Amino acid sequence: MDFPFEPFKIKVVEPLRSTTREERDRIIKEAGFNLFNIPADSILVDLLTDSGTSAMSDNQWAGLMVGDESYAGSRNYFNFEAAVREIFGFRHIIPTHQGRMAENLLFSVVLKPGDLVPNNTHFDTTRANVQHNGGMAVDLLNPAGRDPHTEQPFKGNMDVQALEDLIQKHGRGKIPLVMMTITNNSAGGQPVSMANIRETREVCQRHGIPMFFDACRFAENCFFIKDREPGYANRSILEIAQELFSYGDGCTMSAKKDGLVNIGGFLATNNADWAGRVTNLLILIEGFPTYGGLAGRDLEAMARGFREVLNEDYLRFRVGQIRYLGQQLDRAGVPIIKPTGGHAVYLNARDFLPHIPQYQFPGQALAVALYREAGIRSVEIGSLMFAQRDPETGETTYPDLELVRLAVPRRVYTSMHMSYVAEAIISIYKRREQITGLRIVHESPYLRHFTAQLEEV
Ligand code: P61
Repeated sequence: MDFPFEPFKIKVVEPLRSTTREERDRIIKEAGFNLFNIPADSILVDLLTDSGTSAMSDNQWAGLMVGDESYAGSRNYFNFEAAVREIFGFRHIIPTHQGRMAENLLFSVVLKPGDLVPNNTHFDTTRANVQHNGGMAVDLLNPAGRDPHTEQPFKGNMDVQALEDLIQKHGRGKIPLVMMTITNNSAGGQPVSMANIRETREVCQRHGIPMFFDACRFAENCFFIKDREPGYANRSILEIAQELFSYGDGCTMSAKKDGLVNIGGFLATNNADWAGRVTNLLILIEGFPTYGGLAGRDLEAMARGFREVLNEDYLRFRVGQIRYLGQQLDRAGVPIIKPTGGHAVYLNARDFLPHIPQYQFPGQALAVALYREAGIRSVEIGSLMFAQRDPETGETTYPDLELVRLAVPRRVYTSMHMSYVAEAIISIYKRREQITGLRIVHESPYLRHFTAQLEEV
């Protein structure tokens, strides 16, 4: 087993509080079997998300002290802009408070009702923002990415032929842009290869359609390219990122992932007309263009985070820690998506709990069991998040994959925490037939997994 070496030492610690089994049974019931409703103080290891949960470095904390809180033209904005321009290269850079605001601004400006947005796989906020603006979100994941049992290096790739067919069928006029999510979060945090990005770019260019990246986890994706794709072993992560973004016309970014910050994001584009319209909307709903809903100090932390995240020792540890957790589970026979991705290990809940039908939310049932067992919080990425009911026929379509994501915050937990998590999951796996399904008692129309209330069947 490759042991992930933490390339940092610990200067500040935050205590964790343990709970008893009885307390957790009570807490989960009060939370309506929804882990989003549990107070974080009652969680021991929090793997709900890697978003906004990073530990900042001493250099980033020092950056907060040089925050310039001028309303317009803060010096931190210029540092932020310079860091983003160097790595991403796009002409117009518009800060936002997080990723979904960048999505909201982009789709508000570029979509008209009935438009289609192809993506290797939409993340849920991206899909919701496309739909909210009258568009249809189309996922074109390559077949290997849909199969939880095949091991391939770039399972996040776009199905380029399916993209070509979609454009032929609907015409360029209905597709204002193509999105590429790196790494592909909803498909298991799997990376996209440079070759696939080039091929997708070629199709887009031939039809005159802009290509945008959902760049949340770009550095992890670039590390996989360096590690797995022929021709990149001797290139720096910065050089790989620069090449990758040179194939795009813009990106949305949640800096809460590979920006190594607790809040922040941006929208970037080479299209001056789109940038102008987005900026008008930004001023209306988010803030002035040199702060975009953030404090000056947040922009500084982001600028420094973007430079730090390119460090190869850090990325080797990051990807290695995820692999280390995955290896422990795999060796005990626990079904996981393989190979492990960049930010999370995904349990395959359908194989883990074959006795629970999809309409009884096996993923959520497994996430609940993991909290009860060991105070670990994970997130369901399956029927609760993605099943869709047709309003006319009343029929429900279920997602192909029923997953539980163990997303690891950046630089927060040690490898010993990972071993604790692995042991808890292995213990549940040994008594898996005792776990029962769930049913919904309350749900809301958008992003229902955040607020749904459930009960045990
Ligand atoms: C996550 F349960 N991700 O993975 P924002 N694109 C992509 C993301 O992964 C992403 C965003 C855009 C989260 C946070 C999260 O229902 C949920 O800065 C590929 O969160 O607005 C966020 O970026 C949006 C978790 C979001 C959820 C929504 O954990």
